[in-house]
Amino acid sequence: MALMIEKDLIFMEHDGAVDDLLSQLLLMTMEDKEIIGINVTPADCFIEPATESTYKILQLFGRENIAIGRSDCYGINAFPSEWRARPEIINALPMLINFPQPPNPYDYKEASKLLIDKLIEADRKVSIIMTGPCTNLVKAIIKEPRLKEKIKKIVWMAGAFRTPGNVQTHQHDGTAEWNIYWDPKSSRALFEMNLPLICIPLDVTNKVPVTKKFLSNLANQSNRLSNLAGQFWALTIDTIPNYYYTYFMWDMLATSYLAIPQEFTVEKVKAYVSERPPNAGQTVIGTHGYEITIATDVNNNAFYDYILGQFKNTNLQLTRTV
Ligand code: AGV
Ligand code: CA
Repeated sequence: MALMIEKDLIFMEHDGAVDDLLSQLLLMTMEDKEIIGINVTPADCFIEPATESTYKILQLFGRENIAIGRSDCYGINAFPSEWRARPEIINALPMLINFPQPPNPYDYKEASKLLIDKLIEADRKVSIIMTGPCTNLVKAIIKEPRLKEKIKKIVWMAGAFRTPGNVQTHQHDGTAEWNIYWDPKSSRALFEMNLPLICIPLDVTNKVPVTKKFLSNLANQSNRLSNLAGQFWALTIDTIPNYYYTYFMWDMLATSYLAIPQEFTVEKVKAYVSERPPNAGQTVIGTHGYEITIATDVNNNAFYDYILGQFKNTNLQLTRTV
């Protein structure tokens, strides 16, 4: 019998923003990865439309068998509502609107339970890609400490180590990144858990903006998946409250790390998360911190080429009967 190459097992934790959904699309194009579950947290989204988008993306690939988990967590610091409503538009896009009715999200497993069940039943270690807050993961590990032995690595779009943060609000000095700031307490706990954690922070995502040039190259590819991805990105152009174009490849860069780690420069540091104002959610490098790995640089061209190539070379079924 021919030797079967074992696929990498991946569990995704996302929070329903446009680039989370783009990251799910990208992950689904990776042929050597097997997605064993996807949790959705109502952080940068509202849960009902975001679980619907997540399911529609599975339908697009005929992969409705992948389990979705519903997080019932609420962050200490909520995202602005204007950002959270985007999946409503995504669900109405021509390529997605006519799919069969998705399941009721309240019939999905609660997120920390899905994570525990999927990791415990896995026959080998699992990589976790996290493109939203870490609340479900921390909750799951506290409930079931055996999870630690099943985690190969955690790749997390999170933090701002040697660069300003992206939270601009009252009672805050601007040092925090949103995925950490949503739940600084859980983020702090995760840093302290001594897990193989790799943060893809603003320090490196700042180097990969979503440019008009990139969107133009994507549009020129003309295949269905590239067109759909381009429509997703078009929804980010008016990002409130900055009516100029400031969208980055935050979650896309973190997700790409699963496939092209060789294109990243990483560094081991000791760091901790601040829990209190004025810098709640700041990721601070210091000797009394905990050892984690952070990405500090990426080969930009290799990254943009990688995602263009994945979207270009993945064929979706031409039509789906509804
Ligand atoms: O801080 C980056 C995280 C990423 O996981 N999110 C967006 C990505 O999904 C929060 C965020 C920061 N600025 C934003 C964000 C903006 N202008 N619009 C929506 N979300
Ligand atoms: Ca996100």
